[in-house]
Amino acid sequence: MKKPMRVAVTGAAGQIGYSLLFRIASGEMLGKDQPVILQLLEIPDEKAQKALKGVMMELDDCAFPLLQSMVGTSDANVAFKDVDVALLVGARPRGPGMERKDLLEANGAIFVPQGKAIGEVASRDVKVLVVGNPANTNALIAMKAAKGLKPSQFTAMMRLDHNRALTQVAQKTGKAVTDVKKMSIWGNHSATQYPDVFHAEVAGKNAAQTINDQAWIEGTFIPTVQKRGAAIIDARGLSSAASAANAAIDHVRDWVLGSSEWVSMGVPSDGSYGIPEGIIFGYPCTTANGQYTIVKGIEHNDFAKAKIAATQKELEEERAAIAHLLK
Ligand code: NAX
Repeated sequence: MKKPMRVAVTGAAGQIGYSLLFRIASGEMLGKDQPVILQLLEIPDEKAQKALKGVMMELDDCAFPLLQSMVGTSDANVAFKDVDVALLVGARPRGPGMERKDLLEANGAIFVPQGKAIGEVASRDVKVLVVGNPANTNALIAMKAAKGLKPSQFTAMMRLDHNRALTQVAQKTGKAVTDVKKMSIWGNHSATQYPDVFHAEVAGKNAAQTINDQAWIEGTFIPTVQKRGAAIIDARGLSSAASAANAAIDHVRDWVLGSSEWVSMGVPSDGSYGIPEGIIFGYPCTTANGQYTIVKGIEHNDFAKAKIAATQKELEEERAAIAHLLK
C-alpha cells in the first residue's frame, strides 16, 4: 500500500467542493492505488462548519477504500499541515456594487494568510492549485506570501477554459474531443483570456485550417469560451461547479502523474513569449515527473499577439491593484 497523500481543499462546503471531494476520495485525481487524507478548510461561521460536517458525513457514507482519514477545520495551519496538494477553492465572491479593486483586496485578505500558512506548514514539495477567483492574481498573492517554497509550486486554473475550448472545436468539426490536441488558453482566467485554435490540431491536422471559418473563430469560438462562465450562470442560476471540479481534478492529475497532451495552466510567467516575470499567466504546458514545462516555440500572428497583450495588461492591472500585498 502506498503512503497516503495529504490533500487540502478550501471552501470545502461550497458547490465546487461538493463535486470535488468525492472524486478525490475515489482516486480519480491521484490514482486508483493512492490513499488520500483530506484536510478540509471552511470559514469559522457556524453554518459553514455545520455544512462541512454534513459533507464529511457523506464522505464517510461512501466508505471509499482510498480515503484513509479526514479533518474539517477553520484553522489554515491545521488544513495545510504537511499537505502534498492544496486546492484553494474558497474565495470571496463579488458582492453587489463591489468594484474590481475591492474584490481583489477582499481576496488578498484570504490568500495572504493562506499562502503564509502553506509556506509554514505544508510539505516542501506541495503543489498548489488556485481555483477561487480572481484565480491568477489570488495565486500570485498566495505564492508571494508562502516563504520557502518555489514559485513553480503555485498555479491557477485555466483547465476549465481549456476543456470548454476542446468541446467547442470538437462539436464544430464533428470530431471526438479526443481528436482535438494542442489546445491552449493564454493569459487570465477571465473574459480577456485568449483561446488559441491556430496551433490546435483536429485528427492530426491544423484546427484553424480544418475549421476554415475565421468569422466563427473570432465571432463565436473565442467569445463562447471567454464568456462560458456567465452563460452557465444564466442557464443554471448558479456558477459552474461540476465542470470546475472536473477541471481541477484534470489539472492536478496531469501535474502529479503527467500527461501526453498539452494542458493549459496558469503558471508564474518566466519571460516566455515576452510576458515579463511577476504575473500568473495561462500557457500551454507539458507535464512529466511531477513538473510542468511551458511549451516553447509557438509563433503567434498579429491577431493573437493583440489578444495576448490585452490579457497581459489586465493581469498587470490586477497586480498593480494588490501590489501592497506582495512582499
Ligand atoms: P461557493 O460559494 O459555493 O463556495 C465557496 C466556499 O468557500 C463557501 O463554502 C465559503 O464559505 C468558503 N470560503 C470562503 N472564504 C473562505 C476562506 N477564507 N477559507 C475557507 N473557505 C472559504 O462557491 P463555488 O461555486 O464553490 O466557487 C468557488 C470559487 O471558484 C469561486 O471563487 C468561483 O468564482 C471560482 N471558480 C473558478 C473557476 C476557474 O475556472 N478558475 C471556475 C468555477 C468557479 O467560478
